[in-house]
Amino acid sequence: MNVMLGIDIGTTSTKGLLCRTNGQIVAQFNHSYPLQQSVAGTAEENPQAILMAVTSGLQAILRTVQQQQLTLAGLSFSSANQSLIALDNLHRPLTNLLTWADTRAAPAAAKLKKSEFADELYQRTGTPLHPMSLLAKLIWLKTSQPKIFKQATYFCGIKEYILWKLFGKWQMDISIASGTGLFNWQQQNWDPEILAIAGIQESQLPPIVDSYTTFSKMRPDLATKLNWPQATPIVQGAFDGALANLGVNALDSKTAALSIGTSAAIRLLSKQPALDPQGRLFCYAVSQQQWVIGGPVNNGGIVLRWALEKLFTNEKIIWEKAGADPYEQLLQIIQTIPAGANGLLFFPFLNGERAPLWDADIRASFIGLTQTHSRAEMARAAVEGIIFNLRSVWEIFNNHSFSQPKQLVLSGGFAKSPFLRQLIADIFNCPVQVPAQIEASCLGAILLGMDALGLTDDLAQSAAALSGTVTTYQPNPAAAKSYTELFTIYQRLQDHLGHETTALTAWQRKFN
Ligand code: ADP
Ligand code: DXP
Repeated sequence: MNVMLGIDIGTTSTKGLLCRTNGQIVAQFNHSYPLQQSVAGTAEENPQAILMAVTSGLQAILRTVQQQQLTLAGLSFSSANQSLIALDNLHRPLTNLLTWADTRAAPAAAKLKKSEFADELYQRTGTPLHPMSLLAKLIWLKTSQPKIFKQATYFCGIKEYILWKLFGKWQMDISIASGTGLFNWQQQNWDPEILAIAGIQESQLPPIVDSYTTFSKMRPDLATKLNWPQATPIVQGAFDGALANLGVNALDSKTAALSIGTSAAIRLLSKQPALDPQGRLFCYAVSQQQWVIGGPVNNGGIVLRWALEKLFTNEKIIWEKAGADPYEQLLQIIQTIPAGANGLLFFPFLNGERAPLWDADIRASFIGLTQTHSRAEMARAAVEGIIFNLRSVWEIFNNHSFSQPKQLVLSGGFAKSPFLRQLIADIFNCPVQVPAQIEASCLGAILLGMDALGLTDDLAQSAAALSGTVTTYQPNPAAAKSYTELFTIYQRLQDHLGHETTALTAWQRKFN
């Protein structure tokens, strides 16, 4: 029996899914690693820890394949976008991995945003100007760690490093290249003028390949250690966001994928590239004929985690000791609070924000707080704030000429909760579909791999089979009406408050 393996190298863990080509899951793994955030703005990881997570996952999967006498038809990769490692001339790391969440390049991004090239940079690359981009990160590295920058022979992200270490392949897929801010989508190459702004040469970056590129053969020493079948085809794959759309069967521009994990995003697949006149959406190539247009948000489930850890610190310990899921417990409390948290609004920018405001220095706030508001109301406002912010991103899509998506498919940690699924339908005033399988990026990697290897004649049919039974949540008319009213207030306040918190952020930096 043929099985296909998808590996998603994520921000906090690497996940693997081994599936029969009819969608039946045979095995899976989830190996996590620490995100180092000790210094303000830092969000680094150890590339060796990630390599270990991938290889130990592969080892476990291969054991299952052998024990169950299966045939591994292929392996395909997904990974988080916008990460950077500086390497020496032997491709050995000189730095940790700077993840998309690292905001130390904020001043570099702000300077680019104010420059006369700002619009040109977005028009050429489809990447909004933000510290997440490799362009901003490289400028930051050059100024803050000039010795390492000078010493570096190569630069890449996590997927390229892992593929190099496992298979000796030095190449970057077009979707990851698209998110760097260095890739010219019209000319489909590393843009020489932008590389000059970053202070690097094209020879320092991996060559760009299509996401459907296949190859085989692991490095011999590792292949022997893992007992890797050397004939197995490997598919380069894409970044996790684009693959999440495949994995939830959101394959056309009428269906948007909404993923709410640690971060969150709304994304649409499109046959045509499309830029937002105000530069609020990214537009990345997935392959020569496929584009992904999206609004990524820093403050997804991480805000719920904050509410749990900071507002319900003692309860969390008690719930965990009792073996209960602390998120489920907190959500039960939140459900008892009326919609709108008795007039309390939360602007969820705990981690600065990407879409819709693209301001790394914006900060969160409660508005409307009174003497009577409780922790539970604050937690409800926090959850509603996450969703109001995403609704602002949804409005950008809905006011766009290229597409007005008609439905949303939800994935990520938030999709576990029926209460949150309904709340999203009510706040968005739009039907929300939830597939049975919410490990969307792994599934997307499997689907892209199957397509690349000719293991499916009909991608949509395979996507439907693999993502499983879909449950639809319709908006409740009364709740939707009241949330629409509240959302108008939310947006008006956001326009006023907006970037005003940045002066406070500068003050915070002085004391950090
Ligand atoms: P990642 O993006 O790191 O892969 P996940 O998709 O697993 O993360 O999502 C993690 C987030 O999901 C948590 O931060 C939390 O906000 C939310 N979450 C975790 N468990 C639950 C649950 N049982 N119900 C609803 N939300 C949850
Ligand atoms: C969590 C997260 C990343 C993602 C970032 O946001 O994993 O790959 O890429 P985009 O382009 O969605 O911001």
